[in-house]
Amino acid sequence: MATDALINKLNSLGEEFAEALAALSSEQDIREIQARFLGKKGRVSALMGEMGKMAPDDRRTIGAAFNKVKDGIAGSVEAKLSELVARADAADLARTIDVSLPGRTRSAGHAHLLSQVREEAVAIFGELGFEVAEGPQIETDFNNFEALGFAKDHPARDEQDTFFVDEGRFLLRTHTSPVQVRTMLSEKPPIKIVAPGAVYRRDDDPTHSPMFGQIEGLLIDEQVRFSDLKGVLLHFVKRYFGEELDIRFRPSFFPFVEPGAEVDMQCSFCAGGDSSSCRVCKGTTWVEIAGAGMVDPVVLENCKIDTERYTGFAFGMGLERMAMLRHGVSDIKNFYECDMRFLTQF
Ligand code: FA5
Repeated sequence: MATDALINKLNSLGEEFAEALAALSSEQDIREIQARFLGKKGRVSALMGEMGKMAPDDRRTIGAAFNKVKDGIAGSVEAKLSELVARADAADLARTIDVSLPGRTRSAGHAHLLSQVREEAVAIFGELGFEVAEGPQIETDFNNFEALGFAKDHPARDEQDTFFVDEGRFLLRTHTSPVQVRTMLSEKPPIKIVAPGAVYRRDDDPTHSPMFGQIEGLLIDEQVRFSDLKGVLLHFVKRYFGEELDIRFRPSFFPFVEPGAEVDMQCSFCAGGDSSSCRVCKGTTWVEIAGAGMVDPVVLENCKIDTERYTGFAFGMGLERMAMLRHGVSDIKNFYECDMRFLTQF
């Protein structure tokens, strides 16, 4: 090819490139066409092969022409890319939304207050070596009543108080105490468990719900005494409700413990102050937190445990009651209504 013809060809490639470039608007397309012209196997590079065939005197002129076209292409690519960036920036600035507004965050959820209470109670008893045991919510009469010494005509067995299932063959457990029976029937002493879970009764008022949570405690070993029960419950109250609070035991009757007691703690809302108008303890300065006692030897025998060798204590606490006492909640329904204004406070 003659020198002039080669230079013309080069120039027209340059023009062709400029025309094609003008029509493009994405960086990817621009880089692609750049490679098609300037790449190793590109159209401009292909013409370079012709240069070797030229007379040495002409090569300098042609080389300069090559460089001019190459520089022209590279320069117009850079200019075009800067123009694209500038156009994108201008479009961003022209948007009517306020890009400086903070984003919408999704607030992280957390466990329900009653789950927190259950987990914290399990953790505190865990510090004392109690392990978690579980039982079903649908129970047999034997585990819920019979083995625990409830007489056949005990009022708790009345249809007015208990939800029976399957024509009376089963019932919704009325307390977590059947887990005591299940554990004593399946394990040998020493036994040291807590059993949290849902229980059911025909109750319904601001402090009583038809479904609620309890946590049961059971310790069976050699030489277990009432003072051990006192120590465990006092430790729990101090850890969960407050170091300064004391507890007291009032004699009470549960068919499966002897002696049996209701356990009260000092009211955490008016402790050390004026209790006369306290709506939590109603001016008494004490609030009931649990039923408890020494496991009746009859129950141990029902569960095939040697009463000559072993004694034990048990207790049962209401989880809602604990949450209400700690946070001053006056209506138990708040726990179940899923009102975020209430739930997010804890
Ligand atoms: C019992 O249920 C016994 N099983 C506790 C026990 C265990 C005694 C081991 C001795 C040895 P009681 O019926 O008092 O006892 O219930 C225990 C706690 O459950 C109560 O103190 C109260 O906090 C809670 N509770 C009872 N009924 C309801 C209800 N309907 N709604 C919410 N909490 C309740």
